[in-house]
Amino acid sequence: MSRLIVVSNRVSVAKGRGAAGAQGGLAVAMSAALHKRGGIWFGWSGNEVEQFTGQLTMERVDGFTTATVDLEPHDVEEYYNGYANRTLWPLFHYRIDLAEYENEFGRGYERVNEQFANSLFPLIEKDDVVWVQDYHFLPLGERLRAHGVQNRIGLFLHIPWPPTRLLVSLPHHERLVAAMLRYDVIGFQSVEWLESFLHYCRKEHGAEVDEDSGAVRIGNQSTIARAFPIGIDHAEFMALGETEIARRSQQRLGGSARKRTIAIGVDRLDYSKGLPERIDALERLFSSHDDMVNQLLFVQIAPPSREDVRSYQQIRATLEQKTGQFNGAHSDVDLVPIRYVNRGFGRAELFGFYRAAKIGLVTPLRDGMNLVAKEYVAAQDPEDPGVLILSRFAGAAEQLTDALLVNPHDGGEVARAIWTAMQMPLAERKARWEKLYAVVRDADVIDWADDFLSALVQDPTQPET
Ligand code: GDG
Repeated sequence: MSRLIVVSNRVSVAKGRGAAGAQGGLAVAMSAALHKRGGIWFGWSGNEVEQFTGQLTMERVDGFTTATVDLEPHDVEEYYNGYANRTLWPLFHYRIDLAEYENEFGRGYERVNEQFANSLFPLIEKDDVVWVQDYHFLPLGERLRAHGVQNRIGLFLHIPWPPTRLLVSLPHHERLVAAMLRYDVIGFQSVEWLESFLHYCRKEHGAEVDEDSGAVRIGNQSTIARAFPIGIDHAEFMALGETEIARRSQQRLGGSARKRTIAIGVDRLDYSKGLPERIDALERLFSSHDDMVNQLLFVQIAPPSREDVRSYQQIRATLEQKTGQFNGAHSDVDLVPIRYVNRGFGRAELFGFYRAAKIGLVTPLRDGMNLVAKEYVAAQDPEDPGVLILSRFAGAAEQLTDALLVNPHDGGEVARAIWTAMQMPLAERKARWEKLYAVVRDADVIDWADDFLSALVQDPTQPET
């Protein structure tokens, strides 16, 4: 079997399955794939140095090697905080109003991709397969090709692909996408993002697309573009549910609700997650039903994220103001309707909180997939499952069609969905949950990695095996 080389912005090795640590599914999936095949996980160390040297820090872990490089402060500012998180992230989440087009950001992004390629290419051996993760590295494949790397190289995009009309506002978009065509396989979270990509390639590059194979041809370049919806690590997550920590967290939250129905949201504090809109929907609900303070408790867990970026400082201030105002208007002397918790928890604790909540409120304005929706489903008690309310604009909505699907911009619709969920009879909750759970269980992150890698190693000139 060929070795695997994974490239991602940060390298975060899972400490073993079932550990109640802070790792997400991606760390577990990458560690599992690397453990199985052997190889290298390459990325930024998270450290800054005065002068970039390209010096690699190599460590041997669990059957594979991690290789990390340090970056200069201005690299981090321009490539990471700049182009990745102030240009591509907002644009790809349809927030053209927040996207900043600074020349320095673009130059820093190109420079860091070049530096990464320079450091990485000497490590690549003849039969290695290279798997690049996410929007930080759209041109990395092309840079590796420039070094003569002929190995199979794939890219998986964890975030949405924007509509053509928005993408064309990005300076040099043609060059960026042309560079992507040097990957052998490009994976998207959903058919919708895939279709947006194909539309762009046809319209802006005159590409020919073979819908059956997913082959996209522009001149003599060709790549396979396909949807590979990511999942959670089902076995790892279910094992968390067996822990004492999960049981105690469930009791702690459940016991504190004073017989109110608990609704929960768990999101990085990001403007794409639709948090202020969620409070607006609750406002509608509380204004249109008497005595709601005695019936519903909403718990929003929102660990801070990307705090160096202004739009993230703003969303935090907005949310603090809105929850404060809401609680001021709707609390009683002994009851507060929204608990807004601005910090992270361990994954086993999260499992317990999900299980204590009879409603999972997952209403991003735009999301590549959204794994919280899948974790909420997995954590439910099969005999008394809660109801998932899910935004139509999350990639997960293509798979989780038995959730209550809502438009997160329509506060009235979200409020009605919460009310429906509060009244939903057990039989309907069970019927919906069983279908949702089957999807979460049967398409997990280990299958996702296997599917992507088998598409990547497939030689397109040979029939599929
Ligand atoms: C990107 C795409 C795509 C959250 N709070 C805590 C915590 N979390 C964990 C969740 C979940 C993960 O973080 C969040 O995953 P999401 O999928 O919701 O969102 P992004 O971070 O935006 O991820 C997204 C994903 O990549 C994978 O491809 O689904 O669309 O945007 O696992 O549980 N984990 C811990 N404490 C917390 O307080 N430990």
